Amino acid sequence: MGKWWQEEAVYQIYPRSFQDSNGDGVGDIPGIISRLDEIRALGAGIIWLSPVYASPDADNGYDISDYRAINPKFGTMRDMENLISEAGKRGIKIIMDLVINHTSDEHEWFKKSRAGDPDYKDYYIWKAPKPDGSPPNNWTGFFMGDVWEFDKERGEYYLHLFDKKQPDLNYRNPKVLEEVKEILRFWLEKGIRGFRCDVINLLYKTSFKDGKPAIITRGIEHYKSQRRNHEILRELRRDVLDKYDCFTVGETAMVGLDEAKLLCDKERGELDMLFYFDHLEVDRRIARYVPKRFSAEKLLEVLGKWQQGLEWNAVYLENHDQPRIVSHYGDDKKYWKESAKMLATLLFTLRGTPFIYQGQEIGMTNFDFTSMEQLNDVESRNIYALAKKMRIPAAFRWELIRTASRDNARTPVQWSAQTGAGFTSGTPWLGINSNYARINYDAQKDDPDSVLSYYKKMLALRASSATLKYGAFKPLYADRDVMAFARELDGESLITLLNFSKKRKTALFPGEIIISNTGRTEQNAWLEPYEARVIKKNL
Ligand code: TEU
Repeated sequence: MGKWWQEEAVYQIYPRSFQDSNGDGVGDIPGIISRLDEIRALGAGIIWLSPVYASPDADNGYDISDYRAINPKFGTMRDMENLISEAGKRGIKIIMDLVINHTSDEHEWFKKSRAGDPDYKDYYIWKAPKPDGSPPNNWTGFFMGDVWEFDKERGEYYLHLFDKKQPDLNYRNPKVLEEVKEILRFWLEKGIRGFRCDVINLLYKTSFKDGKPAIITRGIEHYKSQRRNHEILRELRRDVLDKYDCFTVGETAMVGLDEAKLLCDKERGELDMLFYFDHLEVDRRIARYVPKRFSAEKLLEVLGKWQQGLEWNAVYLENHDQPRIVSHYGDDKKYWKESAKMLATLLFTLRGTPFIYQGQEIGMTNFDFTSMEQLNDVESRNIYALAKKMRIPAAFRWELIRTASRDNARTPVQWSAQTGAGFTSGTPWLGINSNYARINYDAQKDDPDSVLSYYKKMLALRASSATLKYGAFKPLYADRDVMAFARELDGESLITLLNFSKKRKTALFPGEIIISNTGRTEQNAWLEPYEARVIKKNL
């Protein structure tokens, strides 16, 4: 038996798109409470709640204006406390998003800092312009634009690695870290059992020299996983987290394996696990924006590297920043159901804590928007504007957005075939995919052959199998379309065999089929399109 956060699976909720309870078109906390039974029925024991803190929503809550208040769109502090206790009654623990690299520019700290208040002036990263008035260095940001914004009131530039409404905190100022510790205590005392730590490897900026040439995030070598950043994480652990039964999962931007090994080293005590991105970018260049051909062989190589390189992984295929996996590594048309189940087989047979993103369990697909006006995401809007400036043709620009936009994952959850998809009785804040009449929770909940039922079966299988939870990972075979790997423990081997293509493929690993997405129980020598099998063998 491992720790509770190794035994359980996590369900990520992006609150504004999960369930609306009051008809204003925005999901809310009472809505989440009304769906706890569905999450329990799925088999997830932990919820990761994307930000619900007070926020002007320039980046949908990742720009926090008060860490101790709830965004009124989502409800009240009483609703939040109610959620923690209602979840607890059902054996579900809650972790929150911890966004401490930056705050909103509407946070009190920033307002005071900008005004030069002596207690707050060094809470953020302020620099004088160069003699010619230009920004302090040549860095570029994560949202495809400037990282320095000139503030007239203060007469200086402030740093923002993300949107200009997300100024970076200054971790050279010890008071900032003390504030963060208090915030952690505040939520842990309320019964929160851990944190997903937003861009947690970017906190400390060691130098402000110009960055090396790079297409995006020029300058990152001066602030990614710096020595002091490691120390900060250890300090948070020692002074706060160690006093509670909780865990952390870091979201670590552009992280490499060596860096990750340090961040997750048990003795060092920085993070319990982390999210990396390599496995979602095997068919992409420059983060996820330029396509290249998919290869199962490449995917297995990447997965193998991380599965074997770290003692424990955070395993995921979707989140609120990524396109839907069935539209990405699967087929959201003819083989929608098969491929959604095949990807579930992959997710739950890897070693680590599995994370399911809302809607993934019913095979939700990328959006079906047809124009920029339908999008909300700040990153997508910036990229579109940049591409326009670079004179990239309109059709190509749109293609970029369509395949990679974060809004693909942010359309409301499709609960039923009713108007508003059972998400809202009002006008949804972001368009609902028109396939909701076909793809929805109600249509799947009692159908034993549905994607949802398959997720439940896979979660139950993982829960009952020590080999799937703790067995060693061993790559077995891969080509462009097919992969096979084994999980081995105490003389038992469970082999996952997956077809990532629309073609029939020859492949055979002898043994007993314990689950398959075709319902096949007898072995044969080929795989149907997107077929998945888990095969049991004694070693
Ligand atoms: O994302 C961090 C991050 O690295 C993103 O810029 C990511 O690279 C991008 O979304 C992929 O295009 C986190 C949150 O998950 C994201 O929603 C926030 O916008 C961001 O931090 C800023 O807080």
